[in-house]
Amino acid sequence: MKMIIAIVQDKDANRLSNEFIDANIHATRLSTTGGFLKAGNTTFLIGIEEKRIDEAMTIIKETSHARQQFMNPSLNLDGSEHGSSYPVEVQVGGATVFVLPVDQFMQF
Ligand code: 2BA
Repeated sequence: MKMIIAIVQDKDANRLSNEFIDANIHATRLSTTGGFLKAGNTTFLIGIEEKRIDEAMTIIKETSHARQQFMNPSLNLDGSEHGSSYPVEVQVGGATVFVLPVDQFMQF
């Protein structure tokens, strides 16, 4: 078994949840915050058999869209904090995905 951690934009989260339900892929959805932009995003924890990873990846890839966003970061791109913070355009997403090994999976 593997654990997929997928960070997606809030705008894509409901559709992705529904796609997982339709595919009978079990997932937990967390409301999270990006460390750079400090804007909300959504993180899915998906415990899944190894043979279904490609299927889950395809769903995530097809459901998560990259978008250009203007944001006001509290951390400037040169690394200095606050001060003359200015809007920056960044491309966010589609999805940031990690695949981790799972030692044990138990449900009581
Ligand atoms: P944020 O940290 O808020 O980052 C949002 C977007 O800002 C990133 O999009 C990237 O385009 C840009 N960005 C991030 N850090 C930057 C920096 N130091 N300088 C310039 N631009 C920067 P994505 O790469 O699509 O990431 C979307 C979200 O995925 C991130 O939100 C964060 O919550 C998560 N994420 C991305 N890479 C990660 C990693 N290596 N570990 C953990 N979470 C990650």
